[in-house]
Amino acid sequence: MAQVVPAEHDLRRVIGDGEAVEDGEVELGEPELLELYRNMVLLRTYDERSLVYHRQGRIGTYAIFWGHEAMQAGAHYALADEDWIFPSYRESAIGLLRGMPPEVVLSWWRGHPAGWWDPREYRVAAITVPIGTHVPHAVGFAWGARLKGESAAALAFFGDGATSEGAFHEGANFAAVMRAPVVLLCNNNQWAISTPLSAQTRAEALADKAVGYGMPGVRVDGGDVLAVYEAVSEALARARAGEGPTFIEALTYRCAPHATADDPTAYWDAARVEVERENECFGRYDRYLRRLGVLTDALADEIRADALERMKAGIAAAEALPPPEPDVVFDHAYVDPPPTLRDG
Ligand SMILES: Cc1ncc(C[n+]2csc(CCOP(=O)(O)OP(=O)(O)O)c2C)c(N)n1
Ligand SMILES: [Mg+2]
Repeated sequence: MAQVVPAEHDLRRVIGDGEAVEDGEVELGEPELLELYRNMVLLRTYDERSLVYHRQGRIGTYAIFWGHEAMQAGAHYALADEDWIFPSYRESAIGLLRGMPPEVVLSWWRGHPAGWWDPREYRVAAITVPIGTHVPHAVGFAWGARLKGESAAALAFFGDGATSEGAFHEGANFAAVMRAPVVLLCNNNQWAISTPLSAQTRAEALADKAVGYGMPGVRVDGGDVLAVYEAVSEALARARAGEGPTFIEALTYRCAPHATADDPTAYWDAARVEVERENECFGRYDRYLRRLGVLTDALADEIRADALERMKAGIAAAEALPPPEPDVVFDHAYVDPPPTLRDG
């Protein structure tokens, strides 16, 4: 396991700043470090292109995850292939890291049924928009897997705001009581739309909530892909050893609007956003790999061009799909359609 550089407030870090803060070490070889980089580029490219597609009217409202790629890619990389991911809308593109074609996720944001993938194909559950309701789903799945004697674990992504929801409480308590092999990964981006963390909780740190459930609570720098990888790897090792769930608070900052329908200038501190943007996760990992001598300009360009190509092909494929039949809206709503709908 990596040597984790001690950081303030027990925030676990591996990547330093190339100056005063030294880099820690992680037990990943060059190919793995580069694979992680490719995954981050794919997520970053997906996110940046999606914002453009939204502005061009090619996808609907979109929840931006710019600056959260390290948290997502680091967590994904720690998972075994058989483990299940339960995403919120903020991790809509996580399936790409499991081989899902971009057109599937783009179709989801276009409101097209081609965006409804089979969760079993990628071990990625449906994108959950209601806050926190997928936490009990992930816990139930993990508990079920254990009852069946399988070694699969589950990981649920949710936000700081979700920790105030009943579903989070029910899921976390049940997970601890049943020792479900699940990782509860909270992306503390310090905002729930316009509600700041200070108005969300009186807890000093969200990780402190874990104590009340009787599970370990870990605080990690969510902008440090290697620290997240480390923390999730350890949590999964515990889960597989029968020791139950772990709550991980990944500290990030939402330096983009909540979604394309939001105007954060009405409530956020522009100077703080500027600082956070300077220190964003992709640049930190890019600089780290260059310090190690693992990444060159040519390789970075090639990886970025490949991701852009995949997005171009993805939007073209999504737009080439025939429009769905309007009736599909009701297909899964009723076993027996009511007369008003049947006859109308
Ligand atoms: C049960 C429920 N209540 C309210 C909403 C409206 N809503 C959408 S996003 C959001 C904020 C969630 O914040 P957080 O959990 O921190 O996640 P983030 O958006 O920051 O990733 C709310 C309240 C919802 N989607 N579901
Ligand atoms: Mg949030």
